[in-house]
Amino acid sequence: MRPITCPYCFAEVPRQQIAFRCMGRAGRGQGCDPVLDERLAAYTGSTAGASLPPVFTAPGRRSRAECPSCGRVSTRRVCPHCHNPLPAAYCETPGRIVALVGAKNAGKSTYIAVLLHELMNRVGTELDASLVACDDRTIDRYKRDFARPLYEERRLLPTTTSAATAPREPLVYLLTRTRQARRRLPSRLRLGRERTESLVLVLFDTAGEDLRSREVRDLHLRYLEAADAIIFLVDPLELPGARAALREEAAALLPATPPDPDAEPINVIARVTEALRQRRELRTGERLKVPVAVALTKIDALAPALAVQSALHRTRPSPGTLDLDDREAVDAQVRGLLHQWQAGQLDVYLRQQYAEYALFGVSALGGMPSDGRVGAGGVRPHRVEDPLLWLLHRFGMLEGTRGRANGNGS
Ligand SMILES: Nc1nc2c(ncn2[C@@H]2O[C@H](COP(=O)(O)OP(=O)(O)OP(=O)(O)O)[C@@H](O)[C@H]2O)c(=O)[nH]1
Ligand SMILES: [Mg+2]
Ligand SMILES: [Zn+2]
Ligand SMILES: [Zn+2]
Repeated sequence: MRPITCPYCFAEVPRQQIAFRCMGRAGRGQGCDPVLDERLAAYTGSTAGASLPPVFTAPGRRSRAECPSCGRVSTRRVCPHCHNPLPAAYCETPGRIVALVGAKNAGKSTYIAVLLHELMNRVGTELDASLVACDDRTIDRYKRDFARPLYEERRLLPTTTSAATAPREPLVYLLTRTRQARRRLPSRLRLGRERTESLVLVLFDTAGEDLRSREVRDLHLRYLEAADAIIFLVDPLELPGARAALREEAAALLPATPPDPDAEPINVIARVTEALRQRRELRTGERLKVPVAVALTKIDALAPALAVQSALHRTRPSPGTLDLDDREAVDAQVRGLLHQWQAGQLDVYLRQQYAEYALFGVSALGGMPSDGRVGAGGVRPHRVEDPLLWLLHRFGMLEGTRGRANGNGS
């Protein structure tokens, strides 16, 4: 079996080297007392929350092992390098790390906040999928840095601080989906045919400027390199020809001076791509195999004129599946927009560099914010889950259907 890639430090861990953490003492029973876990503290950059029952190694590649100090059987597997948890479902189906990148101000933090919220609520229900944080820090950070400001206080998220000044850790979630057996079968034949599959969603909320420096930081690179799929977020407001297509409110917010070429979406994508190519030692002409979803964010900022007969603006037609007709229509429409906005280069570049890429248009907020706050209607996401649905389909976790798109553009 393949080694596992740790979703926290991205080290490759051969299965026989997966470590365990003692379950600790429960009531009056046996179990080890907590001690300071120095590796975990080094990883998080803080001793808070790092007092835990000890980590031990065990021979073999089993899912449980007996703690050598107290004799209690443990099922809590951890990475031998950084001591973060490796969830059981991840150990069984590893290798599905989804990474997210984008230039400064592309809308990454907002997208992360809204995507996770949708997966925990509406989209999770629709897909019969559960989203569970893999560690307590992820739960705390999501609440504090994303959910509370955006959903409770309805404030826009602050600019993400650079990893040079504040340590960054990914948010790590396990998305688990039970796939029903084919609907065509009579129900008595469907019994016992359910399949449960998981995907680890590792979301690094990078600060835009960290991707601008030539030496993309080491952890970020390892993250991208370990990824089994990449979502690139592109702010259409940064595309040269998009101004004419914007709502007045959105155009008014644009700076008068032309944007910094270093922060242009194609340059950010090119830097990441070059770094990946170097790491993988690809020859000229050879394309990267990792599937890439490229999503234009802030689609709500586009003028209403564009919404007429637009695949982008209708709601997703087939719940619980990936509608392939709709997928093709959106892809074609975004490609058309890129060319129309003199950003056709981006499309050409992606085609040259990646064996497989798909184009999307999303809006996390669903409307223009003003004065640092979410618009009056609250957060009304539009199609934020699309890139993920496509990836789930690619990974064999979501069925594709055809012929259900309404096509009336409403
Ligand atoms: N109209 C509209 N504006 C959005 C949307 N999402 C984000 N924005 C705007 O874009 C700004 C930047 O969004 P962030 O999510 O903070 O972007 P980021 O990529 O995390 O930025 P850095 O952390 O600075 O790199 C927000 O303050 C909003 O003004 C959206 O869905 N619609
Ligand atoms: Mg941010
Ligand atoms: Zn690790
Ligand atoms: Zn023990």
